[in-house]
Amino acid sequence: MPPSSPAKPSAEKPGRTIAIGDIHGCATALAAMLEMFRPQAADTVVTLGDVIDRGPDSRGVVQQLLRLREQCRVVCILGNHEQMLLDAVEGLMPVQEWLHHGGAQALDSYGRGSGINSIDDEHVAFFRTWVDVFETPGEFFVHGNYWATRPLDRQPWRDLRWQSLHWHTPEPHRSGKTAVLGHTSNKQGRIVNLGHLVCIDTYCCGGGWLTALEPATGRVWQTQETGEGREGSLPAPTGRF
Ligand SMILES: [Mn+2]
Repeated sequence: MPPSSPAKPSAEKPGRTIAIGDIHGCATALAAMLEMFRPQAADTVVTLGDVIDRGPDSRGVVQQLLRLREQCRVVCILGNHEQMLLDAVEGLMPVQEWLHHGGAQALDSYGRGSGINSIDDEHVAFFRTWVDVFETPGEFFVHGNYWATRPLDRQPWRDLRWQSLHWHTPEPHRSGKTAVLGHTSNKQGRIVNLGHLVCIDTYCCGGGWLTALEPATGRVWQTQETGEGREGSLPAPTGRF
């Protein structure tokens, strides 16, 4: 065994893991958010899916995420809205159906000139790299829901992406990790913390807040599409969704 090399000076702080809830085309809120928590090279930013559709500038959101990858680690969870876009692009779903579910606003942000082909190829290729689940030692991150009794690598993608917490509020996951998710928007703009599950879709595209959460510390940053911002911490757990 070679002698261990001298420890490097520990100038670098360990990175943070910060999750961002459903952005839905709110490019101004996202830009304000990144200004607030200022991602550093060692950080991991996890977007929980549904970065596109409904809001004013889906294209601008995706451009920001592509640029963010040059500053820090970016993990993108695939939401049901990116799934619809991909299905529409691939001819697996009628384009009209996606347009009807908020895709019309997204397509507007791409100029619409040549219909669904107006979407930058680079963006479509980017969406294809997005994942179902991301795990840290204490948490796991999914878009919408999960099965408590199934391992995280054997979750049904349909429920991960589509199932509302109003239809089914899962028990704690068998891994013991805290679930951090979006998808089920809270129209009052509130974070829902059940202890074993935290939902941070606080309805930015409907006049609520975009929420970012650092689960390890409970730090919360929130911004609005007006550019407004505030900081706080994760509310104490409540018993019901
Ligand atoms: Mn969703």
